[in-house]
Amino acid sequence: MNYKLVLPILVLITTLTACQPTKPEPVSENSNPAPLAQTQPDQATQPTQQDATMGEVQIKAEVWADNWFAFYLGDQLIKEDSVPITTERSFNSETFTFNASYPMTFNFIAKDFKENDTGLEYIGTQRQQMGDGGLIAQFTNVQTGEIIAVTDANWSCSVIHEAPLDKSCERESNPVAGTMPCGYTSLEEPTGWTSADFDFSTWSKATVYSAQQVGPKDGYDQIRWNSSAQFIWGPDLETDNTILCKLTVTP
Ligand SMILES: [Ca+2]
Ligand SMILES: [Ca+2]
Repeated sequence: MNYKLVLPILVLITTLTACQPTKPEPVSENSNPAPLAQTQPDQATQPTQQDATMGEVQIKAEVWADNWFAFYLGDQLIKEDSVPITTERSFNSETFTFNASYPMTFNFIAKDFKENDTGLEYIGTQRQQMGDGGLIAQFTNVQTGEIIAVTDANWSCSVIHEAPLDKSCERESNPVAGTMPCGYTSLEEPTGWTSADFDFSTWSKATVYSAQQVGPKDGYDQIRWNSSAQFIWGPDLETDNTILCKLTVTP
């Protein structure tokens, strides 16, 4: 046939074929490094998240006190009873959450209501009495539901307000604080007592009481108490009016 036509066609086909592999397909594959870029941030954020949560536990605290409490994690005030101690009948439970790392230092200051330093309440009425205290609390790991700590004899406590020093004060027609039988002992909170490094080795173990002895009132039944949680107070439920209690919590 016409060889003058066949040759240019062959050249053209050869040229086209040669051009084919130079198509930018490999380039488009290379421009796909998105998966790599995604894994890098993941690897970078994982250690950061672990650092932030390392040893940190979210804790739910449930507390019932007759009549008032404040709870400190170390030196940090976490919760103060929402009903002030100046309220004569302040019976309520409190539920709150906080984060903490082991070892944890739990501190309570708890107060029984008293009208004045006689330690009495309803003074001058038929109901004039010493009144009694009582504190129960449980601490739960929010994530696992595990009990971390409860009030029991493992706590160490110190009584800083005691009155009356003679219980017959309760029957005085005109009880005067500081005049026997209505003597009292009132101490300042020791400096730094909430700190983890405070030496409380001289404090007494908490005294444990039954629910029958304390007679818990409003708010107590709203909480599902673990059977290990016990009422604690000083050695005398009636005349110990302000107590400090500490517990070091380890995993
Ligand atoms: Ca009371
Ligand atoms: Ca009392």
